[in-house]
Amino acid sequence: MPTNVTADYKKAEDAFRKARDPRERLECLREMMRTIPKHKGTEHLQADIKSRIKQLTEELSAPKKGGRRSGPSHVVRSEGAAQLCLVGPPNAGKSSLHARLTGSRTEIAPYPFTTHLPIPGMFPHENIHFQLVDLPPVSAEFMEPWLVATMQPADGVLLVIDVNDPECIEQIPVIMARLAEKKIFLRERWPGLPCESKEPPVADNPFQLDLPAILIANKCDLDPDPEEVIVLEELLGLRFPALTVSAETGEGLEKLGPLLFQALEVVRVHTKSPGKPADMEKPFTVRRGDTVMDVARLVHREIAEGLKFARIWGKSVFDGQQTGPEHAVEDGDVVELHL
Ligand SMILES: Nc1nc2c(ncn2[C@@H]2O[C@H](COP(=O)(O)OP(=O)(O)OP(=O)(O)O)[C@@H](O)[C@H]2O)c(=O)[nH]1
Ligand SMILES: [Mg+2]
Repeated sequence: MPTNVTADYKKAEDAFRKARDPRERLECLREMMRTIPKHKGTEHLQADIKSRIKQLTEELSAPKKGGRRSGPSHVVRSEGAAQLCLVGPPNAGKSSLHARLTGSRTEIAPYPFTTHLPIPGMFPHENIHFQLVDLPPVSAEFMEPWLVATMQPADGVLLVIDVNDPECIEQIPVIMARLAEKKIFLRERWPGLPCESKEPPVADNPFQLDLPAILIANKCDLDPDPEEVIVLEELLGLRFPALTVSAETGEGLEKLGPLLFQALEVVRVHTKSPGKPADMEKPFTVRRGDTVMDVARLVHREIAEGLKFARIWGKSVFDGQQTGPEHAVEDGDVVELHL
């Protein structure tokens, strides 16, 4: 980022980085365009912002009558505790995993390039859901051009391979390189997992997308050697957290929910109105370090704007403790928001 930008621009850029909803991202981009100092040093960035605005506007616009775009939108609105994209070579079993974990009816077939569109589905874990997005394959020969836009709202990637296919040694670097060409980088480091990675620090470019990835070694029913994926990572010099699973038998899949929950540092919060019991069914989800104010924003924008204080019941507070909006919430907290 150029050093001589204004505080307003920085604020817009920060908001853009945090925004997950495509419409919200578009708003942030417009704000970035409005606030960016218009001089030679920012020309490239201005051009980047413009092209992103164009791209997102097209993705979000309803098909025009007789217009160019008549197909479905390729951007999936993020829902649940986090959005994870299923990325991998053809035939690895992405759709089989998706169908098994989310109950979706995404198409599965023994030949490559079966999936053509992003298919969302909700994967339940305890009292929350992770959103999994099934995607077409990425290969040396082909990657759908819209995949880049589809991956923007994601919180992470499940990199699915057929662990028995010797070609996966070449396929993984090809996929990573193809995405890197489009400024999408698969990262080994997750907020909540220990990591020995020597990855370079994240670059200061608002349009670079750094997505933490878990390597999913699928089809272990065909060759149940748990060491296989470790050897593969050694060979490739990679240290993604890895799971060995079978979409066919379900083996190993029970570990995915807990792993994602820990890796993403999900924090579940129940809200209640004064004098009423808490809604213990569906928690709001935020991340470790997020505050009472972040919870209020999820409940309603007006509640966030008027928020004065909260009362909290939970592990790290005494019952009904009064806190300010900046208090960090903990998993399982019950929060009463006061205006
Ligand atoms: N034995 C075994 N077969 C599997 C497993 N997972 C998927 N398959 C089979 O592998 C083939 C491809 O599965 P898909 O789920 O369509 O693979 P995909 O990665 O979505 O493929 P594309 O959409 O073409 O990229 C199908 O014949 C599946 O039945 C598994 O864990 N074990
Ligand atoms: Mg598929």
